[in-house]
Amino acid sequence: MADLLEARVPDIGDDKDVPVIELLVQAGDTVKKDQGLVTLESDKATMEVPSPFDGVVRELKVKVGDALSEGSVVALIEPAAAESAKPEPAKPEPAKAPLPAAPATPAEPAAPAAVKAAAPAPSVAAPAAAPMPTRTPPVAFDAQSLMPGKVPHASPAVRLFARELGVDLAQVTGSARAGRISKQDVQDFIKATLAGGGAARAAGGGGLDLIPWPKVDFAKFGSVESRPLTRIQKLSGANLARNWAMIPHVTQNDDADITEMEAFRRKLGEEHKDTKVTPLVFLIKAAVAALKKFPNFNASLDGDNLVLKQYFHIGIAVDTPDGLVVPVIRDADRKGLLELAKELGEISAKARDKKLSSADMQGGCFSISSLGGIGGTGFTPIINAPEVAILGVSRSAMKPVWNGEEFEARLLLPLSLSYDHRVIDGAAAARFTAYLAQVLGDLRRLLL
Ligand code: CAO
Repeated sequence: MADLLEARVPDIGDDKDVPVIELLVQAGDTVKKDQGLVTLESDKATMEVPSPFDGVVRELKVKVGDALSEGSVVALIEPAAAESAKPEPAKPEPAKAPLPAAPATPAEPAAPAAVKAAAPAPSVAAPAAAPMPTRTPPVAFDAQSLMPGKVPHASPAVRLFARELGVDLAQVTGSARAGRISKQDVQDFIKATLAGGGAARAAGGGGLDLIPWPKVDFAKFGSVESRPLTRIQKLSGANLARNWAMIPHVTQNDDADITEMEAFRRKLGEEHKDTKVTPLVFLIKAAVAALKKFPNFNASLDGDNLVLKQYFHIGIAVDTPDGLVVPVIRDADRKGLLELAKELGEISAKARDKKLSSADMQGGCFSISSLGGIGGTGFTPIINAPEVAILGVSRSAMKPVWNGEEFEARLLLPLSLSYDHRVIDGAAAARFTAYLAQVLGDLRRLLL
């Protein structure tokens, strides 16, 4: 067998720890130079890591969900005969199309290096027996491409597949994560089309047949200033529009009596002056308890299946000057109130400093959007697909509550639970919200 060569992630700009969302090949596959091996997706781009040469994939070194950076090894490839027969270059061949951010150092991490016994990846400065293929830039789509009506969200391999079959991807709705179009979606679209014209649109979930967006010359009516949307606004806008249009939302409202919880929160605050314990931390704990009791809320739709999750990762909507982001607190069931308070402070700061990575925003089971620090008495939060419910929280207020004999001043916290009616019935949503209120009203229930 010829020497195996490493295919590595080339220069992908500033992105680090970018998750693998799709494996495009498997061990044993014959690949051509530039053929995609895996797809990476950051919050601003989707890109394929290309094979740097013709050959046979002998081992994939990554799996879906792994976070990769420039230079990470993706696969071991046995080069095709012609490749391995190539004479060893006298000196390293410079990258054909260097990417702007690529440092011109001799030890180029993006270049695949030979794997030899007792010989770690050699640098270009000391080439091994294996050839040094030129690196190939990843195929990237910029953030603009995620806007609906522009470029549909699909990997280059799926685009090629659709092109070959003459399918307009704009007509196909993606069923994969974040609305991504898979090869299966294209096949389903074709099947539906063959089954009868109009069915295709229905199968795709599209076909809203909306009239065009009004085009108005605002300047005709007074002076105006036009400001571009931020990248986050464009991305979250596209997601919010899709989620609002595709998920049948219903919002269940309730109040939680948090009089005792608030007294305990204040006590905790006095005892731990270095940690800011806000009501949100209690809401995270109460949400986990409710998700455990009502597992259908800790789930995602996957075609005709409901995927029930056995982990409890809670997304928190954070308002930043550039727009809304939803970082995820992992394993919230295993963390105490103070640990959650600390982590909440850290992720909000990271969000506002624009330091969140894509990985920080993935894997959520259920989200909480708290506007309680600002005000309001209720609102309709939009579900963060593929989650099936989201809890909106408004500002607590002292209100008179009838205790059977008299009105008592109690601190009430308004809860607004939006849920996906395809998965959750109204009665279940009412029970979930009432249980949340019960737990917040008596925190001892968290121990049950
Ligand atoms: N009722 C009354 N007071 C509340 C409250 C509530 N429900 N929730 C928070 N507060 C208080 C806090 O206790 C804090 O008071 P002190 O300063 O006196 O301690 C104050 O309001 C500010 O809280 P906070 O907002 O800094 O902290 P938080 O933990 O409640 O929220 C975070 C953190 C990151 C979620 C929040 O800052 C944020 O960004 N919220 C906006 C989310 C959003 O935009 N959602 C809409 C999404 S759809 O567009």
